[in-house]
Amino acid sequence: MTDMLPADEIRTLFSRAMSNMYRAEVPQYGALIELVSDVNAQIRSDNAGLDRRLHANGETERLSLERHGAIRLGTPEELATIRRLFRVMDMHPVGYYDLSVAGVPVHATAFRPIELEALRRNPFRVFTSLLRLDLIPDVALREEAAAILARRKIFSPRCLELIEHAEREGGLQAASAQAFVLEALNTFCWHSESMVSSGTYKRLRAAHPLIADVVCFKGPHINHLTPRTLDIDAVQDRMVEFGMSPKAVVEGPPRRNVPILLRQTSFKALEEKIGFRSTSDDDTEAGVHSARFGEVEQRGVALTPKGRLLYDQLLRRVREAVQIGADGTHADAYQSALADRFQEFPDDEDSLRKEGLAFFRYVPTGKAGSSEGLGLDELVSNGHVRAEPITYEDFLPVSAAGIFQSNLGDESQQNYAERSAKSAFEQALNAIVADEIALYRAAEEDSIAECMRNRA
Ligand code: OOG
Ligand code: NI
Repeated sequence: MTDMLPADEIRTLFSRAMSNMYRAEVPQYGALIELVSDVNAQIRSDNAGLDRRLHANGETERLSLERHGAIRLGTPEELATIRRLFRVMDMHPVGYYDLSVAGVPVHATAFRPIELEALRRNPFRVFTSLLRLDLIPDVALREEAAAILARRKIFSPRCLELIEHAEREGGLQAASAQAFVLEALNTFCWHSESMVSSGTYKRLRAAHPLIADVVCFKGPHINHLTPRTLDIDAVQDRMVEFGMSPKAVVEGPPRRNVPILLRQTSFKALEEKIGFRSTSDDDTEAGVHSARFGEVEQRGVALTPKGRLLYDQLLRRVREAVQIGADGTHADAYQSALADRFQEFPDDEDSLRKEGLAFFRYVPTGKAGSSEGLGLDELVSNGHVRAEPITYEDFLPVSAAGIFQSNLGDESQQNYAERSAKSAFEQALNAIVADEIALYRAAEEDSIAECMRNRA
């Protein structure tokens, strides 16, 4: 079919439109973007090596585009349709995240591009949670919530038509793509009018603030967008100066020479005015709700299962040793425990690679001289091949729970027993989620095969 707009371009149109919408809805997000560009520019001018690597990997363009967002859905049907919507933009479900462990009654996946080229063009992804009403013990409340959710329609008829059209034709032409972006954007916009009365809101909120956030609104408002920074500690330190209230600590691994996985921090959700349904017909009753915040991320190298196991063990020990209070007490103790514990995690690229802790992409350097018959390690040590860390493109359940909690207030510290329900999630999704480790492994193996073919 001719004249289709490439899915990568539709994704870029969509992420730009989303960013503009969010900036208009949440002005503090604009301040965050400014702070992050400031910090990134500073880091690049102070660190020529890093700047060179960003250029070499074609990441300078990607840096300014990079964002993730998050939404929370209420029903399996919504999840199944959102999968089709994201597929139009070449975004696919990767990974399964069970947040019940941390007292948040949702499970989730991330919709993201998979191919290296697509990630390079625009890595925009959306962390997508599905509410788990099965974790609410109060049966009557559970049924009430389900009945409210059953009444809402989060996709416009035109949006559904365009999704079907894209599925049938294998893509969208430019004009349809523009229309699709607008229609899709509507699904994620803010509705200041609640679908329920303040009484219902309060009861749902008492069960869990997240339930109220999902059930009481007409749609799954985007609850944050996240630019990528090259120095998250600098951003955290300067948030107050930019008028934001940061969460107590940066989630994830500590600051290191070689960043691993993902570090995240956020500014806290703002209180926003909303109107509740009043019992007397069309009237609304004024109230407030806080849902929408801003977040920053710094991404590092993807870890192998061996590296991830070590990460999880070290982090667990830190969290057992120091618990941060709801008001941020013990944040300093937490940070120093984190730095101490992670001394055990090798912090140079060579060790990470040789000990099989992280994934690398191997690239021929074009160095002259024969490399015939050499093995991979020899190719690297002779300078024929360079090993580049593969960036982690996914999320971390413990960090995600920390982000959720810092924005729900301290009332949310309940614990559900760990009840991973991956197959129920996939059934709702009407697809299986891709295994992120298999994707990193394939990227590494493909690059090795390519280097071996290129030996001269
Ligand atoms: C999602 C929180 C998870 C992240 O970056 O880990 C997340 C949410 O609050 O809905 O976005
Ligand atoms: Ni996030």
